[in-house]
Amino acid sequence: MNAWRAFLLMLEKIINHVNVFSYIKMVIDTILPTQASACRVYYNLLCSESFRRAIDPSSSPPAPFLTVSHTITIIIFMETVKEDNLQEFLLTLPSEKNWDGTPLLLFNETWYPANSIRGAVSFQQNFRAQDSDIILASMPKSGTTWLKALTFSVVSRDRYSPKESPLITAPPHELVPFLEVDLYLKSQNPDLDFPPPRILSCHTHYTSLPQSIRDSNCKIVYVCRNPLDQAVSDFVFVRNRVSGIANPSSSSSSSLIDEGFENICRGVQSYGPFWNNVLSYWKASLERPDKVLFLKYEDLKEDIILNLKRLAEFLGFPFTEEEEKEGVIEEISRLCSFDNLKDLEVNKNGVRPSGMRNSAFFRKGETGDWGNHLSPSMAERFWKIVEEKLDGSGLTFKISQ
Ligand code: PPS
Repeated sequence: MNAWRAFLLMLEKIINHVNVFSYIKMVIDTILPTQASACRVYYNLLCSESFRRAIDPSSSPPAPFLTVSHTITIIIFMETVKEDNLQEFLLTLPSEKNWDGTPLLLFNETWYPANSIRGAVSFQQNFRAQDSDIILASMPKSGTTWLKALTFSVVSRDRYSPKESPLITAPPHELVPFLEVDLYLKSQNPDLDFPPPRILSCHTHYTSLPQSIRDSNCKIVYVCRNPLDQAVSDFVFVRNRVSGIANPSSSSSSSLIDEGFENICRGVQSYGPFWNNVLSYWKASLERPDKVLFLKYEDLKEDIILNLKRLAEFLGFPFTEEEEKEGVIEEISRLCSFDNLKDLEVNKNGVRPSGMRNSAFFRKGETGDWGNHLSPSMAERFWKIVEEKLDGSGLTFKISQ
């Protein structure tokens, strides 16, 4: 009997003890014994919510039975196979095309850009959170760059006045790196030895975050944006990567946007489906308001001062009365404003290590630009889909035009 078959039989035995995994047993019976498929089952098992609940003694409702030794065996197995078989495993994932035709891969119910999925998997497996960490999470194109600038400024204001802020010479994405792309895509073991609090960011859904982020006392700030503006901003960004068009006119872009529109209606977009991404954090923010702060781009636009105060309070860096009187909140809001950041030399002319121009992260910075790119019928159709998906959650969006 080869090692794979032995492992699968052992896994099958474990699964026999655990009712919630009976579906995995069925899958194993069907696909045994190809290596790639085994990896896939095994990854899905490890990353599934049920598995997490199973190994979390504090889970409610009580978890099904799974012994520590079973868990360790599975994890050791994972360590052995992950390097050898990741490539093979990735080839087994369902694939679709992004706006620009580049592949997206479905893993853990999330559409990852194929060129960054290794980083996303590595982040999920290897990152260990510290209690003092601040994780900024978002669906792409929802205000991440803005949130990075705001959070960095709030947390470091005792070190730098707005006039000498590192934001003047470094782009927000350099000061607050992406875990999936900037850090774990380059190395399985990136240098994370920053002075606390470490501010890091990701687009990964809450349900797929490394367990240590959820278990530690670190804070998560999530920013989302109405799905129409988010989709349009993503569309322009992704298309620009290929064409180099600065800001396509509404007429030229509308035909291009048609091509990818069907996909977003099915949830196929970078780190989508949109509704799964936002709902995962929305639910977490309701269940754990001390852990997850849920912000909306439109609210930040409407009242940045109020939201800066909420952010600072949540992170444990509240503004003092004296600071309020001195206008520190206004100064931070001005420093991080779209117009100010966009016009800084570093953001106008600098280039990210990936080759992407910093200016690509500052386009219009408005709400309601979707009206210039989506026809009313497209907008209505997508909006209805999103509304249905969010139905009953209490999460709503303003879609001004
Ligand atoms: S990314 O790639 O995920 O980091 O992109 P993200 O920063 O989430 O989204 C980019 C959009 O946010 C706008 N932006 C801002 N709006 C307001 N204030 C500030 N400071 C700011 N910085 C960036 C940016 O212009 C993108 O939106 P669109 O609609 O495309 O202009």
